[in-house]
Amino acid sequence: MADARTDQAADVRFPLKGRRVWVAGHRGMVGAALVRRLASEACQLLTVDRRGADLTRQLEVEAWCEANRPDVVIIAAAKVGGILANDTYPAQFLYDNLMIEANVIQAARRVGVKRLLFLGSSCIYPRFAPQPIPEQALMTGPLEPTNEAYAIAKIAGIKLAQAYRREYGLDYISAMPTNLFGPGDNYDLQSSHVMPALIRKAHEAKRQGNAAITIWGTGSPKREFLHVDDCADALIHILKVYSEAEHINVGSGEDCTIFELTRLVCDVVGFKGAIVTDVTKPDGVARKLMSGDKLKALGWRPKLSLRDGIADAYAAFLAEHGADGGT
Ligand code: GFB
Repeated sequence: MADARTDQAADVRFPLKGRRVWVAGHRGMVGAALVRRLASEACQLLTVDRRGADLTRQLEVEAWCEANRPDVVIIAAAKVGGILANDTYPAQFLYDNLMIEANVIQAARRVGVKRLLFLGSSCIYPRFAPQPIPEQALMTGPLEPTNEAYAIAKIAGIKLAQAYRREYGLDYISAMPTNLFGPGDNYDLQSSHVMPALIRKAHEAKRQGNAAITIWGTGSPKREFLHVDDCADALIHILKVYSEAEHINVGSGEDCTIFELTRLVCDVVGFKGAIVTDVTKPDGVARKLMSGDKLKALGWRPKLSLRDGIADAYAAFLAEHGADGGT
């Protein structure tokens, strides 16, 4: 979606016009949203799929960068998943994410990329961080155990960007999005995040006439959600105006309990049955609402309300999977 407003709201210090912009991870939910958003910028978009360059393989990434010479790089490539996937596959989450970020950042430096945006996640913050969480809370306490491996990899990415900035004088920055959802999400109930899981569960229960849906944990943890198109818009805004060593939070500024979220999703989907909790599944961190003060000061605000965002995600789910939900 085009956003003339962002260009007017703040001075564009880093115009994208005419630049060769590589979105690493363009097939993922965030990467695909960035590709949609960049269509309204006069830049040249570069993408590569896994056959063209496996980002966990250093030589393949270096060869691709040498052949394609990007000016700007956005690292949206990552191994991601919900609470159970994170908790079950810590080696994969740590190794894959470390390799991807190290390979892309080093290859970018080798071919002279001066501007790079690394994407992390709100799980980088300590489990008992003050709420809303300011950027300065990084590394002030122990991490949430269910996603420690992923968080450590993402913290390493922030530190890499800062180190390359300091040692090589490169304008590498990092942004930390909150829990995202929207078109292109993963709806596999074992590995997905909560939002796509709830959309699928409510849809299937409605279709099958079930009396209830089951959610994981107690339903009391609070989470902040942002539609991926709003996230992509914020990231392009950041890329145009932000240049500091410290990472920047990207969120909606509001959170709700998982129970409240479930009610809202059921309402949007049209499922009127009961909500049952499965407390054998983990809750994860009790709350992780990020402070959005820094992003607000750059003149950016989200456009979609949570309800409108869920309605858009549900429409995308139906379009991607059919009314039978692919089941
Ligand atoms: O979205 P989610 O998997 O990840 O879970 P996290 C959020 C909350 O929703 C947890 C609850 O309290 C879950 O127990 N929940 C309820 C469910 N029902 C379900 C369900 O059917 N599926 C899922 N997945 N959750 C991840 C991290 O944490 O968030 C990652 O593990 C990353 O590292 C990502 O930061 C954004 O918010 O707990």
